[in-house]
Amino acid sequence: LLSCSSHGRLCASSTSITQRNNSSSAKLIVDHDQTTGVAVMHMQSPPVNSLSLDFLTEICITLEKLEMDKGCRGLIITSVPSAYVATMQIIVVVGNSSVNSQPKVFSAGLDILEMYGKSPEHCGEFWKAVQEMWLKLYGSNMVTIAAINGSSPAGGCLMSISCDYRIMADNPRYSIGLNETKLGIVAPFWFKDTMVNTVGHRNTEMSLELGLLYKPAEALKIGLVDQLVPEDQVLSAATQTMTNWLAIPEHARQITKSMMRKPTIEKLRSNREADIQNFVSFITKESIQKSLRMYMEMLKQKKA
Ligand code: CO8
Repeated sequence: LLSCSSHGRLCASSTSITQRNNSSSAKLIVDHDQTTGVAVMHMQSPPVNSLSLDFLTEICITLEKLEMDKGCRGLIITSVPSAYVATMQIIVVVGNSSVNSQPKVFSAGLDILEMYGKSPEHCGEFWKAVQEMWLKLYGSNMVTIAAINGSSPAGGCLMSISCDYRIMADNPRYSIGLNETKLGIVAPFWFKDTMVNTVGHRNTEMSLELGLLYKPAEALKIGLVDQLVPEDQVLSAATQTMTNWLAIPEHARQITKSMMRKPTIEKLRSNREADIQNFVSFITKESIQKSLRMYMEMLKQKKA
């Protein structure tokens, strides 16, 4: 169990070790506090938590395990900032400056390399995993909170808006939104539906057509996130909010959530295969592959 002290130091913590059930895989650290019934899922797939097929599969397995665990009632999803990741493997104290100067990412969305230059079969398998992740998260019985401690474009935004509540770090360097059109690709109907359910039709229309990425203050204004807090308080605010949500009678809350989300979920469930076929034929088009290549080159140039 690792925690970050107020000094920006990463240290091993022994708090409530007997009550916690920590599992970790290569790309996820799950800290399940049995006393509170809350699990925190830390994404740590460097450099930017992009959602590859492997990573999506790990997320799905974890979501399924937590969903089936009656002792787990709430889930917080957050990112281990890239500066921490290298450090965590050796568990040593790090200085303030190296941590605070790093740009951070919640998730860079779907891994573009899974959609570029791949066979139709691979693209189909990848898309099935994207669907699965959304179905599990959007349809979860748990209270789900996104603790967004970095930028969250496209699939990262989808993950966030699939949760019940979003708390974002109030840092203008970060942004969130469904920017697919900027890559020359089109967000599918269930991305769009999830966005409509969050920010309404008009905001979604503009946001999707223009591929807008919102700074935290703008995201709060349109309801894309629910709360902004200083960067070092994202996780503690999420934990506090979780306590309030878990105080609501569980059965009533779960039925209400299902009533709100079921029509959106059913729309994909009853069209999964067609949605996969649509994706595969769209993404393998030469013109779309060219757009993806240009976008990746643009990312590299920006870096240079
Ligand atoms: N997939 C794969 N690799 C990525 C991705 C990604 N989504 N994002 C960044 N990377 C890579 C970069 O190319 C770079 O690689 P390298 O080190 O080899 O040059 C490395 O990660 C680090 O990236 P940056 O240097 O850009 O890192 P920064 O910390 O400066 O910036 C950002 C982080 C803000 C996340 C920035 O990387 C970024 O904007 N990334 C692109 C985000 C994006 O546009 N994602 C969209 C993905 S598509 C999607 O999620 C939905 C698709 C729906 C499909 C519908 C079709 C029908």
